[in-house]
Formats: sequence, C-alpha cells, structure tokens
Amino acid sequence: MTLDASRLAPMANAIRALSMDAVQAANSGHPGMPMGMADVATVLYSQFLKFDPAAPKWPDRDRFVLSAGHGSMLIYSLLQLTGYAAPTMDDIRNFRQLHSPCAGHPESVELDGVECTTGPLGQGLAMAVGMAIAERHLNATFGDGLVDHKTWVIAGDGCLMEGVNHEAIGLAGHLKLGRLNVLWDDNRITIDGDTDLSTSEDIAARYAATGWHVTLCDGHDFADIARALAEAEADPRPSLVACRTVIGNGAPNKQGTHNVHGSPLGADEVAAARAHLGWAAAPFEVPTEILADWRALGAKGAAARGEWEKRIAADPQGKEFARRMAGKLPEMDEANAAFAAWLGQSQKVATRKASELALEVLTAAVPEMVGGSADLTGSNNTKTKATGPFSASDYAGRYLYYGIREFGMAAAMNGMALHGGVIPYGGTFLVFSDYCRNAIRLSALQHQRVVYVLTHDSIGLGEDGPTHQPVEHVMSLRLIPNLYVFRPADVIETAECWNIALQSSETPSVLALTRQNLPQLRSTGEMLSAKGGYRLRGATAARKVVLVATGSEVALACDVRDALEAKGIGADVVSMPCMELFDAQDAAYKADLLPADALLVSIEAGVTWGWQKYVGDGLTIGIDSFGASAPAEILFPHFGFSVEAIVPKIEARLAG
Ligand SMILES: Cc1ncc(C[n+]2csc(CCOP(=O)(O)OP(=O)(O)O)c2C)c(N)n1
Ligand SMILES: [Mg+2]
Repeated sequence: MTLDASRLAPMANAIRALSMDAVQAANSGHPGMPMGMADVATVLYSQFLKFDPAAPKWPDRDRFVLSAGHGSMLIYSLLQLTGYAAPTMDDIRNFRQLHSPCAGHPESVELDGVECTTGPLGQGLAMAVGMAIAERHLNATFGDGLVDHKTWVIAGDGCLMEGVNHEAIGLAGHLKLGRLNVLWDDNRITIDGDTDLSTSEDIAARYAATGWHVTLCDGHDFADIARALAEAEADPRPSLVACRTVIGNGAPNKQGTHNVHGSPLGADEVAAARAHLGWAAAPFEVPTEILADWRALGAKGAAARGEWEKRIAADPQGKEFARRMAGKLPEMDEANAAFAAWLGQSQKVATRKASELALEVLTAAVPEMVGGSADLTGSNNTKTKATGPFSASDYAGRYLYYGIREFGMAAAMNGMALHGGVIPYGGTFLVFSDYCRNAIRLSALQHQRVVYVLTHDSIGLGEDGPTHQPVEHVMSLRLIPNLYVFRPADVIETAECWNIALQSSETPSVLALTRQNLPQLRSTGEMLSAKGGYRLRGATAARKVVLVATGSEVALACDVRDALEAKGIGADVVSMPCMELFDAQDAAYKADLLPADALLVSIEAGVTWGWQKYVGDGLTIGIDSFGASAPAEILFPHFGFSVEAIVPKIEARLAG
C-alpha cells in the first residue's frame, strides 16, 4: 500500500503521540526512540512488512524485531494501530504497570505480536540472525510455497556497539542471509550524550567488510526511506540501512538531545509537541481517519495469508511443516528402542561421547534438530551423520559452524527457536557459558527450547588448567529460573537427559558433559532422570549415610559407598542429574531420598555453595578454589575427590 506523505505523516504522529503519552502516564520509559523512528516504522509497516494482525503466529509472516527494546512503545503502538487483538488501548494506558502486557521492554511471552524479548542491547539483532537462518533452512526444506519471508530489525546505536553485534553480523554476512534487513536508528545519541563521546567507528565500513550491503536514508523523508528499504530488499546480501533520524522527533525543545532517551517529556513538552505536530486528540485517542488508515494497512495482510493457507493445505509436506512449526516431536519409537538396548550394555564413555551417541539416534529421528558448535565440534561431539553443514550454498544443512562466537551462537539459537520449525542445539566449553550467559537467560525468560551442549565440565578436563576448568559454572547456571541444568553420570543418564531436554518445549536445557570416560552405572530403570534425582544404589547394611552426587562424581560416590558398606556402614547413593526436576518432586519423594536420619553428603566437582539446601549441615565435598593444570587422574585426588579422602571424613563425622 503506497500512501503519500500527507497520509503517512499523521500515521507516524499517532505513534509519536501514543509513545509520549504512555511514557508520560507511566512517568517512566523511553519516548525518544519511538518518536525518532516513527517515520521509518510507518514506511516499513505500510509498504514492506508482511503481516496479518488476525493471525500473529502465521508461520510465513515476516519477522519484525525491535532490537532497541527500550523503544517498546514503538511496537506497542504499531500492534495496537494495525489491529492486533493485543495490546489493547487499555494495556497501553497501563504501560509498564503490573499485569499490563506492555512491559517496560517488549516480551515475547506477553504479546503474540512481539517476536522476541529485547532490551539487552545487541541481542535482538543477534536473535534476528537466528530467525533468518531458520527461514532459509525451512525454505530449503519445504520450498517457496510454504516459507518465503524476511526478517526486519530496528536497532539503535547501542545494538551496533555491543560486542555481540560483531559476532552476529559476521555470521550473517558469511551465511549471506540476504533476507535480513537492519534499520539502524542513526540518531547519534545514547544515554550519556552524543555518540562521539564514546565512538568514532565507521559502521558502514565495518558492515561492508563483513559482507553486508549498506545504504542510508533520511529517516524523516518517507520517499527516501521507501527507496532505501526497497534497495535493502532487493540486494542479495544482508542489509544495513542507516536511517538518519532525530531522537524524540516532534518534541520541539528536547528533540535531538539525550534528555528524550529515557525520561518522560514532561507535561509542558508534551503540550508543545502536540502543538508542533498539530495533534489535537486527547491522550490515547487516535482520530478516526488516521486509525482507519492504520487498520486498512493491517487488513491487507489477510489476502497473502489466505493464499498461503491454500498452499499449505495442498502441499504434500504441509502436515510435516505444521508439525514442526507447532513444536511437536515426531514418533520416537525407534529412538526409544535404541536407547532401551543401551541398558543391556556396559559402555564406558565420556558423557560428551554419550551425548554424541544419543544425538546420532535423535538427529536421525527428529529432522528439525539443527546442531552446531562454536568451533569445538570435535570436542563437543555435536556433529552427527544426519546433520550436514548449513552454509550459504546449502541452507538445507542441519549443522552450523558458528565460529568462535559463543554469544552470537546462543542468541542465534534463541532466534531459531523463536522462529519455530527447528530445535537448535549448540556446543562450547562449559567454562565459556559465561560468554553467552545473558542469551541463556533469554532462552529461559522466553521459554525457548534451546539445548546447550557444554562439555569439559570440571577439573576432569585436566591439562588445559584453571582457565578452562569450570568450578562455579554448574551451580551458577542453576540460579537461572526456568533452565534445566543436567549433569548426567553415564551413558544412560545422558540419553535420558537429552530426551527430557527435547520434550521440554518451554524450557531450555544445559547439558554439562565430561571430557573423561565414565563407567556405565545403570542397567535398569526407565527415565529415572526425569525425577531429577533418584536412588541409584541402596544401602545393604543399616543406612547411616546418603551420598548425593552428580555427573562424574556419581561413580566415585558408588566407590565410597562400597568402601563404607565394607566397614558395615550402610550408605545409599542418590544420583542427581537435574536439581530443578528434583525440586519439583513431592515432599514424600524428596524425604525418602534424603532422609533426615542419615548423614547427607554431597559430592560434586564444583563449588559447594548451594548444596546445603539438600544436605543441611551434612558434608559438602567440592572444590571452592580454581583448579590446576595436570592430568585428571592426578587432579581428582589432589582436590580430595577420592575414596581415601572422603571415607575418613564421613567416619569422623559419624563418630563426632
Ligand atoms: C546490554 C545492555 N547494556 C546497557 C543497557 C542500558 N541501556 C539502555 S538504552 C541504552 C543506550 C542505547 O543507546 P541507543 O541504542 O542509541 O538508543 P537511543 O538513545 O538512541 O534511543 C543503554 C546503555 C541495556 N539495555 N542493555
Ligand atoms: Mg541512539
């Protein structure tokens, strides 16, 4: 729909008015960005973006990501004006208030029209890269008839300045994700003031150097914006459109300054802006003709969606596409049978290897799994026969070489999961989870099924030393709400944890896996890991001790138990591959496993902090310092992880 400036200007002013009024009413928020980008957004929505407010989750819609999430009123305005069921005008009146879906920063779990949760600068754009990857992959798999959309991003100076931007655009440029278009709010202002306080980077040159197409426009000239967006759309490379804008455009006395970034304009300036813009309507009211133009624009997407509905109904792959987009797993009977057969074996492998064995089975059974690694494929054991490389020349591939870009990988995986139709998993060393921690947090906050394969999970990695040996990581990841942190003890638990991770469609998972080999401890039982913790060995003599361990320390706990039993001291071993799942069990189950009348002892090659909640004033065996460079067999006893060191401690406590 091509409207001339006389119609577009008042439409853009509706965004400006709603934004300044909502921020004013909340007495907090960011009016500058939505007012500055109102013109660009109006052109995007009126002439370029493919969307249907009546079907916010329509799979072939364009994805729009407001990476500059502080400008949330921009997207809330757009959703309301174009006719989405939510947010309502009342929701907007309650911007930033409890129970309004119009949170301070846009949240994908609050509003169907919000594609991803943004606010942590840089990550929206990086997630958009993942969305563009998913689009190309599904297009290569299902064809143009079902998958043919673009990804549009509005990003600010902050999004471009963050380190993750470098990772994200490097990946996008390399993969030639030409359907990704970033509209940069080039207003030269951030919170502290002018951007020349902190940067003198040639951003256009940087993007061009990573394989992007770069163009620019006057972000307040509708025709020029449309010209630049058309150029971006046509170029086969990912595009950056530098939209030269004035922050807070329309607020006559404050625009162009950092004062409009994150504070209400104030009653006087709001009145002055109304006069300046010729906006006579009361707060939260949009004049009928202007609203009609917006609604007409919203209604036009129904036709394209209708055509698509016809195509999917007629497509032989339509059902499979719908299954994947719904996030439903396929039949897993064969995979389950393969795993059941493992019980009868006695495989002594590292859990990273066990994960690879599980992945061989799972990636063959679940075609939507798309793997990858941040340049540690051979260490993370993430590549399987079923997953060929995903590249600019083969988007059907299911394995991403993310390069040394942990944060970029994690954010891309969030974008892929949010896009839908794929289940991303990716690997790096556990110790580098800190590099991508905020993206892991966003997986959890957004309820996304992303699986982090984090190997080399303790001092057990050996000679690489303390820089590579995680100590606090497993426990600190457990602090993140809605994240399953699995530390499986053997090949059987590893397969179980992988299965749980795949079945958990609203929760991301971390698999903390060993470099070193571990004996197979289980030959019976089905999906015991689903309870988070379970009794692996029962006491023979009268029970005095319960040893609770995870991962590589479960085998040690079994040895400690045997030594105690030989001395007539009865001891159980509880394997606890996932604290979060154990915590969800009922009180009776937990009390049965961790009885009050026994000495409770935790054994984990990580910080002891946190174990007290299970063992009370029992014993916590762990490592509360950094590790050291040496072979693993030397390090474990050196740090007290041996039968010889642990048994006397237990005996002393029992005696004392
Ligand atoms: C990772 C991260 N660091 C810091 C912030 C706090 N913050 C929010 S907006 C902003 C400035 C962003 O500047 P810009 O993107 O140019 O936005 P504009 O002022 O132009 O609206 C900062 C530092 C954040 N949201 N995320
Ligand atoms: Mg800025």
